[in-house]
Amino acid sequence: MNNLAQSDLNHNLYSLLRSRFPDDPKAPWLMTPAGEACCYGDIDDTTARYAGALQALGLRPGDRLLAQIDKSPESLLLYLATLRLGAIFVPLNTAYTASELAYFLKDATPRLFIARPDSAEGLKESAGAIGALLLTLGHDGEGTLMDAVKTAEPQSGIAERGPDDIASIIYTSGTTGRSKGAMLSHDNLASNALTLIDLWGFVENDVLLHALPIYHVHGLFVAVHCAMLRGIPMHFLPRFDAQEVIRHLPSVTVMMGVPTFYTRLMDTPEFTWELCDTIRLFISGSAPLLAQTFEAFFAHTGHRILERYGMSEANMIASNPLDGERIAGTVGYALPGVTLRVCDAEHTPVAAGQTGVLQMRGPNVFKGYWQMPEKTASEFTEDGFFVSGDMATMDGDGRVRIVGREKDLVISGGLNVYPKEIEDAIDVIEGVNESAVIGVPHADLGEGLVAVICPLPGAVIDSDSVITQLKTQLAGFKVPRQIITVETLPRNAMGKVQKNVLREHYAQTFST
Ligand code: MCA
Ligand code: AMP
Repeated sequence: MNNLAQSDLNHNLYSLLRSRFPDDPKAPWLMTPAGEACCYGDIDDTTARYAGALQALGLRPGDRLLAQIDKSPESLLLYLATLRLGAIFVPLNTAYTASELAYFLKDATPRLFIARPDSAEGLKESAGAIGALLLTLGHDGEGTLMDAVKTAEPQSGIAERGPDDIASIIYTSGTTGRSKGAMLSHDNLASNALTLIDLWGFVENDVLLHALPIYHVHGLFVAVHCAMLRGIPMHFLPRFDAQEVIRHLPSVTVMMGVPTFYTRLMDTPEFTWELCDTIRLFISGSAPLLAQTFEAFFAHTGHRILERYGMSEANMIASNPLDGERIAGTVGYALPGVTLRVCDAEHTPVAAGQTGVLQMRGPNVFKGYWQMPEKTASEFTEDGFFVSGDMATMDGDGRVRIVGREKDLVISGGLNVYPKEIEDAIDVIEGVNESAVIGVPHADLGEGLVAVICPLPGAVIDSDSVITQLKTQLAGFKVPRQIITVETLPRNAMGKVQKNVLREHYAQTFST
């Protein structure tokens, strides 16, 4: 029955992770808030049962498994079992609505779709339309997937995978409003994690506080792979909750988060200097960490947050140093093995200190966008650099600052929102002539979404009704927090909406 081949040359990421499990089978892997522990010694047998169930349900190497499920030990085991089987794990933000999901299902054409039990009924039709088998997994491990696992014949092999075979597709929004699936190979993920455990100095007695969602590169790959490659335990919280984080801080040594985590902690009176006594490293990424947050956190805790920079398309790209100087407002240096350059519109590198678009090449860079060969080709230069769309400067010694974005993108609480998608949804609402969605400073989320709407002549826009309508179609984090009605949108000589003018004008929207 064990018909999956295995060899020393197997690039399957699960193989690498397993090779690093601690010798002691009782070594803790995940600790839940309820105080339950899953051990490293149980992962192999458990994922063999999951893999057996998935295989019996028809999942084969190269097939996609689409998962929109809550964070739990079972959902992480599902990820590992999918890797093990050589299939492609496609995680989705749990906030996506049924209409957003219909797109992902059609685009990813998964063999299996794992959903939360309470949303499954409404998703049956979309899953059926593309021939995907729909199973459920709840946050307490309940659902039809686990019924299948209980009776499954274990599949204890590890599917043979080559370095460029795809391990996961991470959907990232696009400037056209259409989400693109970034294909990450087993070697993309393995090489990045191997680099990070050394760069960030992970040691066997570290303990990681894991409060990030596991449907993105940050929580699923960076955090989980670093912990597993060093065989260390993770306090695995279902979501970020400042009180829960504070409860666990004294028993961990490393925490990873988006800037909102750190500002929320500082806003919580129980978050004190002493609470951080055991901490070796606080890491931040996914959105700019304001210099004022960096300084305030240092004053509050004595810790200099280590800021790093990444993208779904390239995992982690640059990082401030563990031992050297961590400078606020910079993302440090290219990771070992990664080449970075800052270029002008002709892809020619600009002089040190000058602003241009950041480009990158290295083992971390993805294999292209799923089913979008033209889009993929247009984002790479002739000499193989991926064009990030982030504006940056690089000092003479290679230190990088992200100074803006060429792409029209807003990052709210670490989640990306492309205004075009929101504008498309607003523009079809009755009475709307046109709209412009912008991100402006927001103390909690970094950037908060504002929709500037221009009504049709004689029409009156009701903000609450716009928000209610948007909520039926879009994930909550994409719904603007403020609606502003104007007579006309500012345009330049070419007729293009001047979003910089709007951003300046409405910069104080959330400042009270
Ligand atoms: C939730 N809401 C948000 C956000 N999250 N609104 C704006 N921005 C957000 N990020 C809305 C909900 O729709 C809801 O609205 C209300 O806030 C409360 O929802 P809740 O789920 O309770 O929110 P929360 O628990 O306070 O979540 C905020 C959060 C979370 C903790 C900042 O969004 C989070 O964990 N963000 C991290 C995302 C992340 O991991 N990003 C990495 C991707 P209503 O009340 O109207 O219903 S980037 C990446 O991976 C790259 C490679 C990298 O570099 O790391
Ligand atoms: P995503 O598409 O979700 O992977 O988000 C990637 C984008 O997040 C990058 O292109 C940057 O614009 C942004 N980003 C990630 N880390 C940082 C950081 N430390 N500073 C500024 N922007 C960041």
